Amino acid sequence: MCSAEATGWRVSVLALVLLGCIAGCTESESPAGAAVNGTAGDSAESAAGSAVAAERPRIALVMKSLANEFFATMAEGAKTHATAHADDYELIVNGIQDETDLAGQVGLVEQMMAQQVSAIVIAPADSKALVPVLRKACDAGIVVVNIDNRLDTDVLREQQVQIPFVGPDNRAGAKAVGLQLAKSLQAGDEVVILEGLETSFNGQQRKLGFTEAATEAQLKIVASQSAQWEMDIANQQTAALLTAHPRLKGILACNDSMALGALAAVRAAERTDIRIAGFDNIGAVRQAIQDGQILVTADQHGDQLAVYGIETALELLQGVSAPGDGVAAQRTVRDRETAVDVITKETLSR
Ligand code: ALL
Repeated sequence: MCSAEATGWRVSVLALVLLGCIAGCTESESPAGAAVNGTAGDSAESAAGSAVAAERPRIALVMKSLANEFFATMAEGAKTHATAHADDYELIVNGIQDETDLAGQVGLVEQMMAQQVSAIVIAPADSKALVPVLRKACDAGIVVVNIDNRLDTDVLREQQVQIPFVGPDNRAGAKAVGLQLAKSLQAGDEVVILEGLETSFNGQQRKLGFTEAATEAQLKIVASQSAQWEMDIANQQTAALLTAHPRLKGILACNDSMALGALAAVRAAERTDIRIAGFDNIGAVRQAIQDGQILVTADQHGDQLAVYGIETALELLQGVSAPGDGVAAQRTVRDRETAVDVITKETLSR
């Protein structure tokens, strides 16, 4: 049961969604995608039980580990935005339980497809493994926007799918953090890098940024290993690294969870001469910076990252980036680079 106006809205949105998908998702047109979206509108209406609810697109935010404060902050930012724009869209928030649950995240995308959402805004746990299921979502006429961790360009090309990326330059951010840490060390000092999940593009980029900073400052990287973004793993690895490298002076952690794990190990070893860097600017690390226990982190504005992705999804859904032809479609799949700032005790006191 829906009003003529609502039906008209849906029809035009169907067209726009299809355009959005061409702009935002696949290189090939998909008439089937339009049909699938047709059912999406109907199902949204019956699920919500009102024509008013059916008028709003439903946007699913699919995140990574909800145990990581970074994603809790991201979810809060998205919810605040959704409340302020309640007339424009309905937000569905999802995440997995731990950083390596790739199958769980694939399953979430499948669930969102089954619920026939209008758009999926995703921070992929793996840059390659999520591409096939996201391609399926695109084929089903769902607008897909990639945030935070960039999907692998080669796999996207192989799968003939285009998905806009919204997120920071992780390499530049990590380099700036690394150079900040280097200011309090001497040339020749030993440092280690705690990497994120090796299959994450942003983790790889941060490692590169840290390496560039260390090279420039003539620091000696004595180990670089993945602690899989996790606090506990970083804690165990740091304890072992402190024993293996007694002259260690610095730890460059590719996220704040790992920086906190490293800090606990450093404190347990009663080492007061080790400088620690992280990446994310979560509350616990801000506190540790203020207390002088962690030296520096990067603020990648986690609370706004999903919001920017949602804005891009809404733009695609509204056809603002509607393509004219295949080449124009390519151009409409615009990435959006977001800010990343160095956070120290000094910047926090401003
Ligand atoms: C990345 C984020 C954060 C986070 C990490 C753990 O994609 O950018 O740095 O800590 O995922 O999942």
